[in-house]
Amino acid sequence: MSSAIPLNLGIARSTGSEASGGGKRVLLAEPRGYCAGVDRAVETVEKALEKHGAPIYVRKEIVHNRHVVETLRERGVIFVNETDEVPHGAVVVFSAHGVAPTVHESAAARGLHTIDATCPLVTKVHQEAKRFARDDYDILLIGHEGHEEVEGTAGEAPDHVQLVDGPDAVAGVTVRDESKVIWLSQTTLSVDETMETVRRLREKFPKLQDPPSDDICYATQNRQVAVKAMAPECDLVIVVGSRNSSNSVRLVEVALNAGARAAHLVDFAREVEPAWLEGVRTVGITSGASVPEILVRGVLDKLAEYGFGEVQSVTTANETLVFALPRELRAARQ
Ligand code: 0JX
Ligand code: SF4
Repeated sequence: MSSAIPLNLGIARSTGSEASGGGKRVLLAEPRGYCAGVDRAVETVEKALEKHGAPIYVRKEIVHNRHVVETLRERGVIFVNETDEVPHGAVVVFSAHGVAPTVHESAAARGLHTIDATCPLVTKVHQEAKRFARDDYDILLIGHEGHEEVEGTAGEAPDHVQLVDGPDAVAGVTVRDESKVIWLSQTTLSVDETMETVRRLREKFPKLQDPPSDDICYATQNRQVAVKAMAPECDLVIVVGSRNSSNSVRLVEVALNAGARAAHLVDFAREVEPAWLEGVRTVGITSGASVPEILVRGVLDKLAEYGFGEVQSVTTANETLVFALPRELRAARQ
């Protein structure tokens, strides 16, 4: 787990409505929003559009955010579910969540020009799955059934991987050899829930091995640490993010578990309901790893209209990680 720097409550933003706010305030989690993998994936699509011209195809949502997907669609991206929907020879980008080898194979068979925007930290988990499958381990992949990332990771070694979808799924897990079992995970899970799943797995399989390094990525962890730091002070936490964004949904759960009186997920400021703000003095705001900052600004502006003009940042880590673009687009990066 990455280490967090001490909680720093510094005033990051304030407006003239402070005096009339009646003690109302916003706590703004830092870090929040785009991670290095999302930044790279979105820029990959933008550069691919510039280089190849519209339309280009993207398999699945490039990242799980409605605004990002809608904006790219307007710029000429065609989102498809599978490579067989892409015309022969066209450009297709694989999403940040990664794909199974069978997807690469079917794209190659169709003669597609592929650009892989899989986050390098997801690729790292794929490599772990391949390595432990080669050594004939039973791999217990903790993750959410049906999520694209676990489909991609499991697809690296379908004969060795079984999905464990949370603590309650542990009861149904069986392995071939209890001395050769390892757990891996999806990158965007709740850290606390995953630790509980691992605890139960280890009760059942005492020789269970840990992954060589954390699979839940730095960005997921940092956003959870920040929301935990502010949640006990919050009457309400608003998480900006889409319903299909695992890491964003986890932030709502983490906020509630850490003591927030209420927590809601919104894609856009217009979804914030005035009734949520009744009797509320402190609102916490954060956003998932796939969420552009402009959407958070929209929520802050809306809250300011309701007297929440005072904004204090709650900073628990500083993020500086940047990933290089896929090779063929590197020259295009500013
Ligand atoms: O649903 P997820 O949280 O895995 O994806 P999202 O919201 O697109 O977040 C960024 C991409 C994460 C990949 O690991
Ligand atoms: Fe990569 Fe983590 Fe971002 Fe997923 S959430 S794209 S693993 S940095």
